[in-house]
Order: sequence, then C-alpha cells, then structure tokens
Amino acid sequence: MKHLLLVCWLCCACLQGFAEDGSRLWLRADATAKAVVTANKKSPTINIAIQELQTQWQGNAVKLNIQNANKNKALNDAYTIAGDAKTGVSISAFSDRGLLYGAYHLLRLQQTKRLVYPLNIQESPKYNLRILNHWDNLDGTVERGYAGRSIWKWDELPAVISPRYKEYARANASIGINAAVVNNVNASPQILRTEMLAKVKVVADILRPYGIRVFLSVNFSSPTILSGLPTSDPLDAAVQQWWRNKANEIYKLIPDFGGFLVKANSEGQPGPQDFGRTHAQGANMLADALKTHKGIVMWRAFVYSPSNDDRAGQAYMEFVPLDGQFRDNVIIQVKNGPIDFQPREPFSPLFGAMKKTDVMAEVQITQEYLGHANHLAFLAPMWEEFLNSDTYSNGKNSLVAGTITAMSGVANIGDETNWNGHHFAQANWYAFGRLAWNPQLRADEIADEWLRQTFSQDADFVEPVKKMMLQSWDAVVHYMMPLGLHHIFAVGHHYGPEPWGVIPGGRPDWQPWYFHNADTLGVGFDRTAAGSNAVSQYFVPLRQTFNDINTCPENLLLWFHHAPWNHAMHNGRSLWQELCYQYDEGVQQVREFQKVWDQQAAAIDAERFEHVQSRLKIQSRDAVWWKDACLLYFQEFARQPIPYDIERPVHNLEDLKRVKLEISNHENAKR
Ligand code: GCW
Repeated sequence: MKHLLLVCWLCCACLQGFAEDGSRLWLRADATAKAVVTANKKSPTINIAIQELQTQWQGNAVKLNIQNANKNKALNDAYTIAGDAKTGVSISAFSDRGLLYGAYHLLRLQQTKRLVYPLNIQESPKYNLRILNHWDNLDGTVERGYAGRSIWKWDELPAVISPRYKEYARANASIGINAAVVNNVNASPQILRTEMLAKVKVVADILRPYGIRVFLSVNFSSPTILSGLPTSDPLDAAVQQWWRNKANEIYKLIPDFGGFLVKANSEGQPGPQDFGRTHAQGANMLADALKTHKGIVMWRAFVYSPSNDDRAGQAYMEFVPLDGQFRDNVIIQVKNGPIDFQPREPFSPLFGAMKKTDVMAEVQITQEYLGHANHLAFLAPMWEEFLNSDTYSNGKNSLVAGTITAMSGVANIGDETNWNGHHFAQANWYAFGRLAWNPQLRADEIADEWLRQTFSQDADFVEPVKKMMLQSWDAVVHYMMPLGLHHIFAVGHHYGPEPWGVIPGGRPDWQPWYFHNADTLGVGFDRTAAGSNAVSQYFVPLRQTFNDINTCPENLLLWFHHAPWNHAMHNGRSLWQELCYQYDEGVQQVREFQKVWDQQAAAIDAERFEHVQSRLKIQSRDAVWWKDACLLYFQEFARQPIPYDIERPVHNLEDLKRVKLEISNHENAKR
C-alpha cells in the first residue's frame, strides 16, 4: 500500500510538471491516443509516421498516401494535408520523408491548437538541404558548445548506442532538418579511419529512418596524415585516387552518405593553397571523388589572413574570381555576415555575387558571441533580417533567401539534459529548422508555435513571453555591440567585454582594437571608399548607401564608418550620447525581461521557471558589466560625460580589466 501511494504521488508529481528538465524539447504531446492510421506503403520512415500519429493524434482516422512519382519528385520532401474532422485526414507525398514531415505538421497543429477544418495544406521546402553542423571533436568536447559534452559518444560506439541518437533524429525530423555534419570543421583526420567510419555507420543507420543523412568534415591533409602520402596536392594522381578510395569505402558502409564539409586554408587548417592550388581545384578534387555516389562538397568561404587590411573583404576577394570554376556538386558555404557570427552584421556580400556557383548560408545556432548558454537571445529575428536583406544582385527584391540553395546551422546541442544549456536556446534549434524549411516564416510565428508546444497555451503566458523573445536579440545587440560595433569580446572565449584586449604579438585581426579603432576623433571601422573600400563589394545602390555616413543605416554605422564622437544621429543626439543610451537601453530591456518572467511563476513548472529565472539574473548582471566596460573604456577616447539621466556605472574600469574568466570551450560560462 505504501508503495502504491508513493507511485501515485510520483505520477501526480510528473503530471503536474515536477520533473520538467527540458529533455522532451517541444515534443511534449501525450502519447496516449489510439488513432487509426493506414498507409499505402510501409517503410521504416513511414512506420515512424504511423507510430507518431497512432499515439498522439486525437482526431479521426489518418490515411498516409505515397503518390507515384517520377525520379525527381521522389526526392522531394513536399506534402499535402487534406480532410475534415468527420471523414478524417489524409497526408500525401511523393517521398516517405514527405509523409513523415506531414505527420509532424499535423501533430504540431493539434499541439498548438491551430487545427482548422477543412484542412487544405500544401507544403514544399524552399531548400532541399537543411543541415546542422556539429563542431564536435572526437574526444567528446564541443568547440563553442555550451551544453555539456558531445552527444556523439565515439568511445562507446559502435557497441553502446545512446538513446539520445534516436531522440535527436526525431527532434530534427519534427522541424524538417534532414542532414547533419557530425564532426567539427576543424577536422581531425582520424574521422576517416576505418574504425571511426564503422561508428559513423551506426549513427547513420539510426538517423536514416528519420530522413537524416550524415555528412563528415574532412581535413584536407588526410592523405598525408593518415596514409603517409608525400603530398595532399589536389592535382596529384595518387591523392585523387586516395580520396576516391575513401569515398568508395564510406559509401559501402553508408549508401546515402551526404558528402564532405571542408574548412580549408583558414585559421591554420590545411588546404589547396598549401600546394599553390585554388579553392576551386581543392573542392573539385573532392567533388570528383564523390560524384559517382551523388555526394556533395560544402566548401567554406570563411577564410581570412592576418596580412589582409580588412578581414571583412577577404572571402569575396578569394571566391568571386573563382565563380564558374566549381563542379556542380560543390556548394560554397558562407557565414551570414562577412566577419564572424557577430551579434549584428550586414549580410555577406558573397550572397548574390556568385552567379554560376551554388551558395548556402551558414548561421550559428550556438551562442558563441551572444552570451553562450547564459543569455536569453532568440535568434529568429536576426535570421529573419538576414534572409530578407535585399542584395540587389538581380535588381530590387533579390533577397538573400533567394540567392542561396541550402541552409546550415552550427548546432547548439550537447549532452546536457535539456540539450541546449538554456531552455530558451531550444527555440533557436527549432527556429533554424523552421526557417530552413520556409525562410518566409516570421520570427513571431515561430516563437508562438514553439512556446505553445514547449511551455503553455495560455495567452497570458504566451503573449508577454513571446514579446520578450522577440526583443531579446535586440537587447543583446544593445548591451554588447550597438550601432555596428563588432568583435570587442574577450579574446578567446568570446563571453564578456574586452574592447581593450591585447594579445601581445598576436594576429591583429584577432584583437578588439582592429575592429573598433577608437581614438580621440571617433570610433568604428572605415570600410568606405576612403577606407578599406569593402563597401564596393555590395551591389548598387547598397554600396553608396553604406558608403555615405548620412544614408548608412545607423544600426551598422560603426561597421562601415569611423564616425566622429559628435556625429549627429537622426534623433539629434551625438554619436557618443546615442552609444550611451543604447547600452543603457540594453540593460533596461533585460530588467524588463526579468519582470516579465517573474510573473510567470504560476504559469509553468517550477523547475524550468527557476532555471530561466537564474539565467536572467546572470544576463542582467552581464548587461551592466558590458555597458560599464564599454562606456568607461570608450569614454577615455570620447572625453565626454555619460548623459546624466541614465544609470551611473557601478564598476571601475580598472577592476573590469582584471576580470579573467576561466571558460573552456565545452563548458557553460559560469561567473
Ligand atoms: O568563429 C570562429 C570560431 C572558431 C570556429 C571558426 C569557424 C570552428 O571562434 O571556433 O572554428 O569561427 O567558423 O571556422
């Protein structure tokens, strides 16, 4: 009896939400339904769709219907959903994967209480490749990961299979992600060893039924490092044969293997330029090895060298002249901005500039530069701004979203119970998948559906919290780097402020001063025609818009201009004053988030409530830290008072300069 009582109490506790650790992500529907689901075909993927619907769908019968397709359509992930409450619902698709996506769509409508009959939905993804890039090392650490260690347990594989692999696959499938690069772009050659490939095969077999294909990051010098070849020159016949053999070996194990991701000649990684060859020659050699297997090469454009006088312009300079020289199974992977995943960047001028080459976007889901897993920063508004930026590459309305053929996101996933460190960081994983499927979705729609699935349907919760999410990126930009400031982070871990940072003898392009250029005259990086002329890489009329200090959007002012401290802003304030007000605004915004959140104590479970509450306290303190550090530092150059109607600094600059955080890459920042 005693035991029974205890069991009952535990069940009630669970139902009431006592054990809410975030491990279920947005997939929290009760699996108690007994729906009648039929299908005109069976396959491992369709079986998953059937099972998901059988256990969660509360409505009448569902029919899954594979339509006869020609070869092209069979690769398509599109689906339709039709039907009404009485007769039941049918989901039709050309591919098994399409049916699975349709099933998740239907369940999402149910879960968010957005089911409106009769159903008449037609969905087709904008991009065929929607891929996560894991920066996971083979030793279990994660570069720029803040949610524990890698979920890939290479030491245990292939014998031990973590249940997380399947949960990971399911979560991705539910939002349309259909591929994953499982290892870091700073790639260990060891990933291509036969023993490692046997482990990768096991992972690929688990992900496959969920429609997810595996890719690998490869090290360009692998032939030399792994097999002792005298060179890894892409024009060397033995090197080419080595890669062909390796590709054959991989495809024997993993017939639907996606291909390679390559970081070459960047930040110390080897590449074709080591042998006097171009990026195109390097990429093509790998593309040829993969071609017969229908594999692709994602070749990164994130290249820069210390000798260049403006890092922002280098990728364009190296890649645009190679346009037309790449094989058709090469895609150039370009970061959203020209520098490096900063809190706000203009879009990279490479988007729209390579007319004969496929280009894909790379965004960073993990918050390397946005407060790690401590700060609440919903990134969909940033990606929305990016995808909707007009490149003018083909006249007006040539949006970034239309210039790319695929989307990749650097994952924020680790082995922590809640997957992402911060409960709200789950929303960024979710948003990436949704936008890679449909870049026209609005950030507020995504926040709405994520909140309803993850926390609560209650409008008194959803509305204020959604508002908070939608302002959170803006807040981070304000208290870290407003008005186009960038890369003034603490050197190395990129968590806190260090505009004064100096690495003695280090590369200039890794030092904050290189980016902010503050002196007694002004602040900002001059990228105009009179400066580095990076503006010239943009299409007309953007190059003029950015070049002219009076037409440059003010939120990018210091990205493109070295502006005088007394430069008149549109609102009549001086630049110095506006900088002060924007930093202060960031602090006030986070305080407001705390107020919004604290009122939600009764609306959701205590566990997640308290977790988020404690992180907001850290964020609030960090916002003040950022504001004080940056204003006190820049004040030494501006030589003007901080406007008297905003909060006074609570730190001394000298104390802040002594702050040294011990943050290893795979650990969450704790201070
Ligand atoms: O932003 C920088 C990061 C590096 C990363 C690099 C890249 C994987 O600080 O950690 O390396 O970008 O994107 O290659």
